[in-house]
Amino acid sequence: MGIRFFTLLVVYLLWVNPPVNAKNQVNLDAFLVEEIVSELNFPWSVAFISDNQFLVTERSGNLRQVVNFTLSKPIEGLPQDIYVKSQGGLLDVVLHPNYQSNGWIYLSYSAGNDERNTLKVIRAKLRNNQLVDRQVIFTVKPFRNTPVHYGGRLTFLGDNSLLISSGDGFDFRENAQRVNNQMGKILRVLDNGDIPKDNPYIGETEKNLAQSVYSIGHRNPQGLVYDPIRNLVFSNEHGPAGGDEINIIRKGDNYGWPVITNGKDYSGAIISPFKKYPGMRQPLVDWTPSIAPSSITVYDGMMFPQMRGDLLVTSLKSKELIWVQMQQNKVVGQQSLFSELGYRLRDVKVHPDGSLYLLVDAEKGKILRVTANH
Ligand SMILES: [Ca+2]
Repeated sequence: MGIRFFTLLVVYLLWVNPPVNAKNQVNLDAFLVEEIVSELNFPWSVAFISDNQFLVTERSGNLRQVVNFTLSKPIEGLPQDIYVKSQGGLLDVVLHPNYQSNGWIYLSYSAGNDERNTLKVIRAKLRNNQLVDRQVIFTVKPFRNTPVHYGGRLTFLGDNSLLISSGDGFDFRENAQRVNNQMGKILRVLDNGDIPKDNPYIGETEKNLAQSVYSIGHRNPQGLVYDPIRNLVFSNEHGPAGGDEINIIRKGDNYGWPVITNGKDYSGAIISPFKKYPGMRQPLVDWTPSIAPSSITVYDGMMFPQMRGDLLVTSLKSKELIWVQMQQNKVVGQQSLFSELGYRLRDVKVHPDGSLYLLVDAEKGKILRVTANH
């Protein structure tokens, strides 16, 4: 049981560049970065139960809780069919919006084997470091035989329905444009896995797999967050070589993959001659060359007032936190943070006290906490 609590890893002073808008005229920023949990094997996601208790997934198949900075033994009662390979394994963890009264914890993971696997979503309750009352609430179809591009992020909307990001499986990118197919989609189900009656393709009864589809034309969306203030959903997805994106996700819309993209295949081959196409949404942000965006959240805390309402995106390839500065629904600037640390970052979440939690993606991964350095 490796628990390390470093009171001070690094004091990270960042002087924000000259303001591009009034919002940034609070120009002194000082961030204190502390390593609060170490020896996590490829941590993927955190979810806060209370001020001093949170859950963390390890992609290698463990769920743990951290109470007062003390890491638990692996929680028992996880599914037996977790498929840990390449990008697959235990992925996201989120709490039901009414967790305090109903206790439901939601997890996503890749399930199956080399020949036949897919993304699954379960829910369960935590009792004495054990999951109980476990239910499978969604299984993405069709199955695939690749261990990559699962998507796998979860977020609840204001009506307590659940959005699930589902990747294209890499070898099956044409499925992203097929409505009657759940790969390369944002999916929406009720909190028990049932199909909401107001999903956009609900009328296509002969197209059974379409009924959970919320938006189409995605590649590998690994960031997904509902912003209750704007009543908008933001998602980021990995492009191929270039063409990483943030999108505002709207019900029934088509985000273009693989018909439109600013990226190319890794071989340099052209994926599509089109960067625009009628009826297909343009991204809110495009990153070409790629940064490999791995998660997104909206900063809603009080610790960093100048960040309020802005988007925070972790990146694996460019090893930074990108502070995407917003005015209403428009991007007005981008600021790179923490690239000096040199960590592949997998997830960012805002603690109830307004501090940031960053997950370092590594075999000996860790959790960093970012607070204001007064
Ligand atoms: Ca797109």
